[in-house]
Amino acid sequence: MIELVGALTESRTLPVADLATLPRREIEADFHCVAGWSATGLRWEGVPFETLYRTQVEPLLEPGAQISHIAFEGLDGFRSVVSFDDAVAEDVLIADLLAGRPLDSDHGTPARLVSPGQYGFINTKHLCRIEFHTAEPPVTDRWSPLASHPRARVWHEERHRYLPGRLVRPVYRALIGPIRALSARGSHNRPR
Ligand SMILES: Nc1nc2c(c(=O)[nH]1)N[C@H]1C(S)=C(S)[C@@H](COP(=O)(O)O)O[C@H]1N2
Ligand SMILES: [Mo]
Repeated sequence: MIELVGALTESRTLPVADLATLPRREIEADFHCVAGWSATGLRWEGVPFETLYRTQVEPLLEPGAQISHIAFEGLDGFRSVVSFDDAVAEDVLIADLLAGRPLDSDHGTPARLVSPGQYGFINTKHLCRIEFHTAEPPVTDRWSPLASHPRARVWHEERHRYLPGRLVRPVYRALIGPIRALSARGSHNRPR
C-alpha cells in the first residue's frame, strides 16, 4: 500500500497492485549515485508520476492548494523531497519492474521512485508514503554543510545545497574505489 497524504481533502491508500491498472510507460535510463557510481541502460517500467498525480491526487486536492514539493518515504524510513516540476518530468516513474521483472529487495520492492535526471538519493525505494506539500517541508540535513541539493539534477551536478558540484567532484572521484569495495561487502547500494 502507498499512502497518499498532505494538502488533500482526504488521504487515500493506493494498493501497489493498482499500478498495473493505470497507464504505464517503459524507460531506459542511466542511474547516477551522488557518491560517484553509475549503472547504465536500466529498463524500468511503471506508472509515470504525472499520470498518478493527475488521476489519483489532483481530484482530491484541497481547494486552491498549489503543490510545490512532494516527499517520498520508504518502508525503511528513507525520505526524499522533490520539487513539483521535477516530479512531473516525463521520465519520472513509480516503477515496479526492472528489466521486466518485479523489483527485488535490493532495488526497491514493491515500488520505487525513478527519476533518472536526479541523483540516486532522490529515487526512494520501497515506497510506502507520498506527501503532497504546498511549501518545502523540513528536511533533516537542512543546516548540515553537506546537506543534499534540493533539486539534485545530475546534468547540473547539483550534489549539495551549499557546495558547488565541481568543487566536490575530485573528492567523490577519489572515493569511488573505496565505496565500491565497501558496497561489494553487502550494502544494498551495491553498483550493478
Ligand atoms: N528506501 C530507500 N531508498 C533509497 C535508499 C535507501 O537507503 N532507502 N538509498 C538511495 C540511494 S543513496 C541510492 S544511490 C539509490 C540506490 O539504488 P539501488 O540500490 O537500486 O542501486 O537508492 C536510493 N533510494
Ligand atoms: Mo546514493
